[in-house]
Amino acid sequence: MKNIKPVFVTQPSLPPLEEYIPYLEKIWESKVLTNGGQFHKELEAELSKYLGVEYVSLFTNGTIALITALQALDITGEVITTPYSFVATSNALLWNNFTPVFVDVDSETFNLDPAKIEAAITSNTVAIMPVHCYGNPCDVERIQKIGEKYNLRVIYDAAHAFGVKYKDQSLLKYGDLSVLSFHATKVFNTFEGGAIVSSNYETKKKIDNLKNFGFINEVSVIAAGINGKMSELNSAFGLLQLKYIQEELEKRRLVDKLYRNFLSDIKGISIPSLNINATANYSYFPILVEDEYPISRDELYEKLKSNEYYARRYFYPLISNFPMYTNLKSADQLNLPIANSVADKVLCLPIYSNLGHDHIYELSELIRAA
Ligand code: T4K
Repeated sequence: MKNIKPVFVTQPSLPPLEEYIPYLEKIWESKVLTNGGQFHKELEAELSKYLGVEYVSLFTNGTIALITALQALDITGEVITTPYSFVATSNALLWNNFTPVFVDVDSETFNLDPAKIEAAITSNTVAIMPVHCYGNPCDVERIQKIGEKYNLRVIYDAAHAFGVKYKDQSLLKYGDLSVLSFHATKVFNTFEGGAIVSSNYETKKKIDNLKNFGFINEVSVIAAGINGKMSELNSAFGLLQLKYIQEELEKRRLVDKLYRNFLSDIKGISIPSLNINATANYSYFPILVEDEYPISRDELYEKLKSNEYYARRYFYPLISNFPMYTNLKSADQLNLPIANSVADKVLCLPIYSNLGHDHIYELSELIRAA
C-alpha cells in the first residue's frame, strides 16, 4: 500500500492493465463497439448471477438509468423522495416531469423515514423513490407495505448499494425497480455506467427498448426512448472488474474496521452503525461531527484538507436547499429537520481498497487532536 498524498475521498480500483488487453483485442477483431454486443450480454448475465437478481439492463450511467426507470412506469404525479442524496436522484424526477415531494430521513440510517412517508401521501402521489444511502438498506419491509397499501410504485435509487445483501437476499430485489451506478467513484466501476434491476422479462424488455431510442424492432419506435446503451469497452471492463470484486469488498471492510477502531472513542464524533441484517459494501465512511466536538464540521473539513486529506460533505447542501428546489413546499427546512441537521454534521472520510493503513491512522489522529 502506497502512502502517497493527496488522499481523495475515493480512488477507483483498476484491474491489471494487461488483463484488459485481450478484451480490447476481441473488440478490435469483431468491430462491435456498442448496441448490445457480446460483452454487454455477458456482463448482464454475470451481474444477474453475482447480484442474485432476475434481470439486469446495463446503462451508460446511473443518471440515465434512473431517468429511464422512471419513464418505464408510465405514470405522472408526485413522487416521494429523500433530500439527503446526490442531486441526480431528484433531477431524474424533474426530467420526467414528476413533482418531487421531500420527506425527512431517519436519524440513524439517513434513509427515508417510513412514518413520514405515509404522512406525506396525497391523492397525487404515484410513487416512492428512496435511496439506500451509503449502501445502508432502507426500511424495505415497511416501504413495501406502504407501497401496497396506497398502490404506489417503489423505485430504489441503489446507486450506492452494489452487492449489498439484506437478510441473505439481494437488497436490489425490493421495490419495482432498483437502479445502480457504476461510476468511477463507486465500489464496482465500469469507468461510467449503471444498470436497472428488474424482476420480470416484460419489464426488462421495455427498459431495453427505452434505452435504445424506443425501438421495438428495426422499423418501429413505440416510445420517446433515449440512447442509454453501455458500450463494449465499458462492458468488457465490467467483466474484468467482477473478477476482483470480492477482494475489493474485503479490503474495504478492513478500512472500515480500522476507522471504527481508531475513531470510536473520540468525543463529539459519531459513527453511524451498520445494519446487522445486511452485508455492507463499505462504499462510504460517514462520520457526524457533533456539537461537543471542539471545532465545527467545516473547520475539521478544512483542517483535513490542509493536510491533504480530501474528505467530502456528502450530502451537503441537501438537494432541497439547492436554489432550483427551494420553491417546493416540501423543501421547507422545517419539514426536514433531521436531514438538515445530518447534512450540517456529516463528513465522508476517504475509503477505498488501496487506502494505506498509515493514512487511516494519521487521519484519525488529526481528528483526535482537533
Ligand atoms: N444516485 C446517487 C445516490 C448517487 O450518489 C449518484 C452518483 C447517482 C444517483 C448518479 O449516478 P451516475 O450518473 O454518476 O452514475 C461523485 C460522482 O460523480 C457521482 O457518481 C456520485 N453519485 C457522487 C456521490 O459523487 P463528485 O462531483 O463528488 O465526484 P468527484 O469528481 O469530485 O470525485 C470524487 C473524488 O474521487 C475525486 O476527488 C477524486 C476521485 N476520483 C474521481 C473520479 C471521477 C478519481 O480518483 N478518479 C475519477 O475518475 O460526484
